[in-house]
Amino acid sequence: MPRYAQLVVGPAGSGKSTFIASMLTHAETSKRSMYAVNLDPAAEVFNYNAIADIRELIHVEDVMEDTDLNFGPNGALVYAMEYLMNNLEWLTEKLGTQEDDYVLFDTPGQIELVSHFGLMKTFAKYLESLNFRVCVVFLLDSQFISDMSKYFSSLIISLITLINLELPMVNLLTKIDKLPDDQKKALEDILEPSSDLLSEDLPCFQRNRNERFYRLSRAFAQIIDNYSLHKFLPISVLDEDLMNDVLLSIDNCIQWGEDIEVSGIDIDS
Ligand SMILES: Nc1nc2c(ncn2[C@@H]2O[C@H](COP(=O)(O)OP(=O)(O)O)[C@@H](O)[C@H]2O)c(=O)[nH]1
Ligand SMILES: [Mg+2]
Repeated sequence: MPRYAQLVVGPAGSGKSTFIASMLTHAETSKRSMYAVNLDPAAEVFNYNAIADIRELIHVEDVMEDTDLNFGPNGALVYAMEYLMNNLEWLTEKLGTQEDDYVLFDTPGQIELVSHFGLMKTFAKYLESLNFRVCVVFLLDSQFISDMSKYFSSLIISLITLINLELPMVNLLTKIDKLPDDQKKALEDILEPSSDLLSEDLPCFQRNRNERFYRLSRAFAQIIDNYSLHKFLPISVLDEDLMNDVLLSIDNCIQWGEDIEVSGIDIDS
């Protein structure tokens, strides 16, 4: 039997740790067992119990205080993550060998870890080697949709994440309880962004500016259109129904429950 993992990624403040805490509570109410692991070495507080916490292994502040290393916050973070990658047996032991486990992994918000250093890719491969089926859960704060250029940049970041990790991915637009009513009404279009939506207001889609930039922006928008990669699901941790819908989509992505159902079927009948 496989194990199941949600690798929860997204910019700092997008709601990753809160989502994990809420998912654990939701699982408990639905009588499902799920566990969480914190992989953010710079985390200050989070509202869930973690079966493993990278800060037990290494803390960015200690790295930063190390005068031999002389790192700033970002360098220290990359160092801490590399340290984890070189000491994965620590995590393997914490994860145990229980089949059918379902684990949520909280991660740091720096996109470089996915896009540039490939650390997340290495980590995902490691999970797969432990027989985990991994779904990447990409979180984006819904405040970004009030500014189309921020939204467009975020779509590109989500695309980079998808291309780099090469794993099934579910995109979530978080904190929608905070959206003003007019934006809530326009949400349908936003959740499935098209090049038409993007070209409505964005300066980079105005031809009279710079032809080369215009063509570049169009090319990106075309990718978003052609591959329908960027469907977002709305989420608010205050909304049980939305939490449930999102969990269903993620479960579907990693085929959670299928093995259980199949083994329960009586072939003769
Ligand atoms: N209103 C509201 N606030 C949220 C929601 N999810 C997260 N937040 C808030 O957003 C802030 C950042 O969340 P956090 O989980 O720390 O983000 P992280 O940096 O991605 O782990 C916190 O103040 C959370 O309370 C939500 O669904 N609704
Ligand atoms: Mg966090």
